[in-house]
Amino acid sequence: MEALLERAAATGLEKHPRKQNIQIKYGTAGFRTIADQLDHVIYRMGLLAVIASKSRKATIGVMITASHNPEEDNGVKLVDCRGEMMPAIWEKYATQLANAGDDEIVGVLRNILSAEVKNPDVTAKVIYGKDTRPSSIPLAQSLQDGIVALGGEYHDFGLLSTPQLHYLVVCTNTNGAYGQPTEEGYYNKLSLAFQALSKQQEPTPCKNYSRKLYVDAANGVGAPKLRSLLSHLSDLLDVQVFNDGSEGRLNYQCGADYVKVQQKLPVDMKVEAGIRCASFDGDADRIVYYYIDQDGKFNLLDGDKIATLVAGYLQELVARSGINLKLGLVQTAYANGSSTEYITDTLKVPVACVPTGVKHLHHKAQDFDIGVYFEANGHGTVLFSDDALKRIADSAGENSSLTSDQKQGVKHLSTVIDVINQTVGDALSDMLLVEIILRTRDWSPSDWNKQYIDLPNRQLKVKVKDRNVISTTDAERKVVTPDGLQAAIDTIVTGYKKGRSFVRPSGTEDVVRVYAEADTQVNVDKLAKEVGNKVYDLAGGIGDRP
Ligand code: 16G
Ligand code: MG
Repeated sequence: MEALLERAAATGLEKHPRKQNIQIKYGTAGFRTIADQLDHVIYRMGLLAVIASKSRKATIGVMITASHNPEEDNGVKLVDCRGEMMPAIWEKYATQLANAGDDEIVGVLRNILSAEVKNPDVTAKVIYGKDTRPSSIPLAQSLQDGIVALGGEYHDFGLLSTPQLHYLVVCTNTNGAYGQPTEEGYYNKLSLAFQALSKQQEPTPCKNYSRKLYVDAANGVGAPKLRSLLSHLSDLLDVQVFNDGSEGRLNYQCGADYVKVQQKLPVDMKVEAGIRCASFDGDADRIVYYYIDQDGKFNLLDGDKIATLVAGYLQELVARSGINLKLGLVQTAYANGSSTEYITDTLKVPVACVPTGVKHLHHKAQDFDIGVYFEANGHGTVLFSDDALKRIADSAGENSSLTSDQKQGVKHLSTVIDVINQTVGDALSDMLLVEIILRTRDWSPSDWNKQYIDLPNRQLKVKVKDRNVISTTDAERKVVTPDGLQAAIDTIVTGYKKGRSFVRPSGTEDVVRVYAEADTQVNVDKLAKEVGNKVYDLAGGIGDRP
């Protein structure tokens, strides 16, 4: 191993040196910054992935993408052997390794090896994919150089959506039990389940649901991957792809993030009233829906609306199947207050609130037999516990003594599992899930939208000297420091009907985020501004006031 460590350091120095002394941190979404600064970082993540693989004695995944960031950015994220994000200690290792001097690499690697790896002779296996950014091509080569330098084996899957990579990691490490470990296997699994559900649920001709769907692919990897998926779906969906990368720039005035934050249509999408539309983000792990109503008004159907649609549907299937399964929904503080009220009071599904970031939601969802989790921004999926899967499979078995209606319920439930990419939120898989539910319910987008009415809400960013002066508790809903800020927010909020507001330091940008909701748009704009100014005053604001 020592010889390999020396070789890794020598290759790094020669081919992927750390050119500038810039500190970089592995955050909730991995490393993400201007692509020009990432060459040595990604080389070193190749090294780290080899060590992680030796530690787990399993295949590790690496994804090169910066998701919804501008095209000039890029990033890298490690996927642990069960398809999840790496635990916090590995985020620390990643940060140490990325920021080490070229001559310090051997020491850092040696420390990680001795802390994490029992048998360094285990063969390391790393699989990786990349998004459509031009910079992803040389960066994938740097990654490969890192894997090879430390003696690891690799498989380059080329262009992938982030959720496809997560899927491939899980399939590889379960010897195909989760699905075939190929891109084709991914399409087959999802599309066969979707087709089976469509057949099983053969509704009387739909009056309100239409097969017609417009998708804005953010000029990213979602476009070619969506087209591949559609080629497996015969004519069950009639999809028109916009922002497919043939002309526009990645994520520029399009994509899920733009549509959610701006609450308006993406550029270059001509939409007639009532047509169901969806936007992916740049690596296709997020999706939001929307439509223009008869009055020309833009209506957003975000992650909260998707979560409630999915939870309501699964809850019905569970009830119908007669299996005693505990279903729960996980949200963050960003979930619209109306959605939480609707889930609790109307759907009567228990709701948990956790801090922002996929790993927190994913983790909490594992507390339920069926855990639905979604961030308002459109990232989410459904997790079925091993026990739930077993009980559903047992009920679906030949010998069960169920009524024919229960049998139908069980059949739908066991099929819907395969439409869902349980490894991580997935725009393609979530799209199929939403479509099958809308079709079953025979709902137009406005039928879906009117299940509950969102409270008007507003998000602001405040620049401060050091955003870490803000610390929070209670799933980010309350501020602990600086002193007096929470009391001030409480006082401000009491002045607004249905008012709610919280602030938190961003995990991905050097800003403090302010969220507010209230009874009217005018009021919520005022509320957000008042809270933003309090942050500015009490947390060391710089530059323009909010
Ligand atoms: C990251 C998170 C996402 C979260 C966002 C919040 C992952 C894979 N992604 O993109 O879940 O919503 O950060 O960003 O965890 P913020 O901290 O800047 O508000
Ligand atoms: Mg993304």
